[in-house]
Amino acid sequence: MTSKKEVGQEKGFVFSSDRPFRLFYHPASSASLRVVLYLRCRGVPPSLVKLTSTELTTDNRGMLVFTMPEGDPETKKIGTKNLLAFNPEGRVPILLLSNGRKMTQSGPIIDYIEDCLPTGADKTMLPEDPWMRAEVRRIMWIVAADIQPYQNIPFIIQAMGEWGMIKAPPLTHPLRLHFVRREFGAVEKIMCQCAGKFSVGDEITLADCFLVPQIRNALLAEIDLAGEFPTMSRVWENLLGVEVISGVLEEFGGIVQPLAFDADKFEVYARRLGSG
Ligand SMILES: N[C@@H](CCC(=O)N[C@@H](CS)C(=O)NCC(=O)O)C(=O)O
Repeated sequence: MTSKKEVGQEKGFVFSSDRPFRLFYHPASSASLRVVLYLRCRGVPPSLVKLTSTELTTDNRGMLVFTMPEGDPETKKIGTKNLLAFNPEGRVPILLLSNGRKMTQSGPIIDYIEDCLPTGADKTMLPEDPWMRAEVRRIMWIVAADIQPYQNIPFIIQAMGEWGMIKAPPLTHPLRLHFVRREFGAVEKIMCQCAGKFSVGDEITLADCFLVPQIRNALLAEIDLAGEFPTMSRVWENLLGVEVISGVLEEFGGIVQPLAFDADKFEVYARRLGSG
């Protein structure tokens, strides 16, 4: 059986400036943005969680492919830039502990960092009230499970290319817009009950960390947030007024998701599909 100490649950065991965590992320990744928003809003010192950007390339269909950073000790260790060798899911974000353990999935990464922080002094990013905590988690789950996977450009391109789905420009593909609108509609109704200045109440919570990247993606798909989802839009404006959030968005390339795929490569691929 693994001891508690070995799994790094003991506070201070793997989480110090001497032995910081490393977060492999990319600014084009909405799941990475959730974790970075959490770190900054929660005030986790950068010396405790060091950010390492992966590299980015595109495949012949124009889909984004994240790769290990050239020259990084971890890249040298695995002997390839192929992210699959570092994380079998092939995705970012990835949290690397000083003892070599790796955690993936934005939600569990955030939970793990939170569990390792010293208790006490700082407020968490979950409300105290159990019902409101559940509201926060509900919005997080809607984003992570019911929106992000269905509007994911690689999914859309793959489905159009290999599985015969109706052809349309990826960013505004009807399947993508359907799921964004359907789930944003649900979030809008939920937020009519629980939003204050922010998604749940008047403090920034994890719900906001998950919602911000998703709204940013929706804006790239030209969803009219103010016209269709007024409560979400009001909260979004409030969030943009928070310096730490606007600062992170600037670092990540702006208020609208800057990059989702390589449109030129996709054009060539789509033309080939059409003539094939
Ligand atoms: N459920 C995962 C989603 C991670 C994810 O899909 N990451 C995307 C970028 S936002 C990725 O790495 N995609 C690469 C790929 O699908 O090959 C999480 O919450 O971390």
